[in-house]
Amino acid sequence: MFALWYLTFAVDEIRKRLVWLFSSNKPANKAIENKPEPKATPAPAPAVAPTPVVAPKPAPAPAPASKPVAKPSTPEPSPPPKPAPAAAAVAPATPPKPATPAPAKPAVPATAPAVVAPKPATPTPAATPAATPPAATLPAATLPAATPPAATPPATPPKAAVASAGDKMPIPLPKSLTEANTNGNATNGNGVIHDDLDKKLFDAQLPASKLPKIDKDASQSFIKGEANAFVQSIKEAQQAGTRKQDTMVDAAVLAKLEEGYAKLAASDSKSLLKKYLTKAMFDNLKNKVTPTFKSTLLDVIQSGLENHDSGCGIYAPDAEAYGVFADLFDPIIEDYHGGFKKTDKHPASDFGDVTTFGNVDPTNEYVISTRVRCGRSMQGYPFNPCLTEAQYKEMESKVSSTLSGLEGELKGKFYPLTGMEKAVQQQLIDDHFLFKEGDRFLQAANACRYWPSGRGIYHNDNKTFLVWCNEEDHLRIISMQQGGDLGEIYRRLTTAVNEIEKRVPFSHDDRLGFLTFCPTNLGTTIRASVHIKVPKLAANKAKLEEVAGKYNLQVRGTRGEHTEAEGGVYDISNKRRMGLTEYQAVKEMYDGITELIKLEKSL
Ligand code: ADP
Ligand code: DAR
Repeated sequence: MFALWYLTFAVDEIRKRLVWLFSSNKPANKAIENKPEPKATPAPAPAVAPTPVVAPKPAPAPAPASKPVAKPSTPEPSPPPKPAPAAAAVAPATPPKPATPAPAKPAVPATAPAVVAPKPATPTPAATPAATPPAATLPAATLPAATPPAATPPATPPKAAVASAGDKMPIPLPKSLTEANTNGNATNGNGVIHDDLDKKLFDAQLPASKLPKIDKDASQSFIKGEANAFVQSIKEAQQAGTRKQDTMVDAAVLAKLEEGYAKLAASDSKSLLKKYLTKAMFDNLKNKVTPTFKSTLLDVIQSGLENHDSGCGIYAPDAEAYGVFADLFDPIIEDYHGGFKKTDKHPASDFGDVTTFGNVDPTNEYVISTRVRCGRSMQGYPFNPCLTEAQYKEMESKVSSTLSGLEGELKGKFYPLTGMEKAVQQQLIDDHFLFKEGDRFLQAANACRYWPSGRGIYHNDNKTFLVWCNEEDHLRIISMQQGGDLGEIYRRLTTAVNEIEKRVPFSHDDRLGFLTFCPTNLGTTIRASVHIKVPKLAANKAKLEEVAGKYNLQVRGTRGEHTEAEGGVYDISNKRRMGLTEYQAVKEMYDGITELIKLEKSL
C-alpha cells in the first residue's frame, strides 16, 4: 500500500518538476535594447543566456510513513513576469549606438553574402569590450544554422534574466546547477537563499528502515519512461531557446515596424522597398539584428517607411546589414543596378585608360559642368546610424590630416562645417561644391545625428578637387569643373583616389565591391554627371527620361536626388555602379551623353 502511495507521490513530484521546468511563464530573456539607449561599447552580441532555470525550492521531503500527507496538487504556474519595459519610441535623432569601431568580423552564415564588416584598421584604444559571450549565446544571425545552443544555463545568469523570488522552482535541480552560498545554505542558481523551513525540509532524511520496498521492474520501466520524457523536454526547451534568440528586437521597434509597414503597403509608393518587401519577407526579417551593432530592419527601412516618395527606400546601418538583411537588399540591388544578381560578383576595381575620354561637348553648347565622384567608407567604422559623435569627430580628424598631405593640383584645405560661416556655407552649396543640409531621406535614416559635428569639406584652390566628409558616406571624393572635359576630370579623380587609398584603408566586400551607406552606391560607387541643357528633349520630361534610360542614364534635378531642374538644367549621370568597372561606368555616361547631345541637335 505504502509502496503504491510512494510511487504515486514520486510520479507526481516528477510531473510537477517537468511542468515547472518548462512552463512558459518563466521570465523570458530581456530583449536586446536596439535603440535608443547608446551602448557603452560595440559589444559583441551580448550574452543572450538561455532562460536561466532558477534552482528549485527544495521539494518537501516525503513525510514520515506514519503520516500520509494529502496528495499535493499540481503547482499553479507562476504569474507571467512583467513585460520588459519597452524602449522609448525610436526617434529620428536617436542617440548613438556603440562607441568604438566594430570588432573583428563575426561569423556570418554561409548563405549570406560574405559582407565584410569593417575591420578596425588602426583600432582606437577602445574600452575593453565585454568578454565575448560563449558562442552558444550569440544571436542566431551569427550562429551556424544547425546546432541549438547548449542548454547549460550560466552559473550566474545576467541580472535581467534572474527570475523573481516568486518564481522559485519547486523542484530541486542537480547540484551542479545550484551554488551553495557562503553560509552553507542551499541556494538557487541566482544566489537566492531558501528560508529556514526549506533548509530543514531540504536536509531532512528518512531513516533507511522507513524507505518503502519498491518493485524494481515496475520502477525501472517507469523511471526510463520519465527519463525519456525529461530528455525530450530538454530538447524542446533547447529549440525554444534557439528560437528565442531570433526574437531580439525591442517591442517598441517591432511596433514601429508593423505600423510603418502597414502604411507603406497601403500607399501608392513606387519605391523599391515597397516593391520587394513582401509581408512574408517582412515577418521573416523583423526579428533579426546584425551581430555587432544589433541594427534592426527598422534601421534599414525607416527612411522608406517615412518617405513613400523614395526611389530606393533603404540604407545599410552597418556593413553586416547587407548580409543579415540580404533577402531585401539583394532584389533591390539587382533591380537598381540593372541585373546584378545575388550570385554575381562585382569586378575588381579598374579605372582603365584615363586618356580615352575627351570632351563630351567640345563646342560648349549644352554642358555647363561635369563632375565625377566616388564614395568610400573608412575601415573600422560603421555607417551613419551606428556612429557616435566621438567617431564622427575622429573620422573628420583622420580625413583632414590625411588630405593635408596631398600635393600638386590636389593640394587644398579642410573646412569643418562646425564653425563655418553660414554665408560661406550657402555659397558653396549654391555653387554645387558642398552638400545641402536637411535631406529628409538621410534624416529619416538617422544619418544626420550630431550635425554638423564631424562633417566638412576639403577642396583645392580651384575647387576642381573636393572631398565631402560624413555627409551620406564617410567620404565622397569629387572631381569637377565647368564645361564637358570628362577626360581631365576623370584623370584627376583617378589620381586622387589612388593617392588617398595609399593613406586610408577603405571597406570593401569581395562580392559587393566598395561598401556604402546606400545600396545604390555600392560597387564602383562612381557617379559621372553633367549639368546639361537640352531644351528640346526636356520639353517632354518623360521622353528625356526614356531616351536616357536606354543608355542607363539617370535624369535628376539641378541639385541631385529629389530636386527639380532650375532654368532647364538637368543633372544626368550613369545610373548603375555595380557589375561593371569604374571605367565602364564612366564610359556608359560618356556614350549616353554623347548620344543625347546628338539627338538634341537633330531635333
Ligand atoms: P548623390 O549621388 O548622393 O545623390 P551626388 O554625388 O550626385 O549625390 O551629389 C549631388 C550634388 O552634386 C548636388 O549638390 C549637385 O548639385 C552636385 N552635382 C552633381 N553633378 C554635378 C555637375 N555635373 N556639376 C555641378 N554640380 C553637380
Ligand atoms: N533618398 C534615397 C536616395 C537613394 C539614392 N541616392 C543616394 N543614396 N544619395 C531614395 O531612396 O530615394
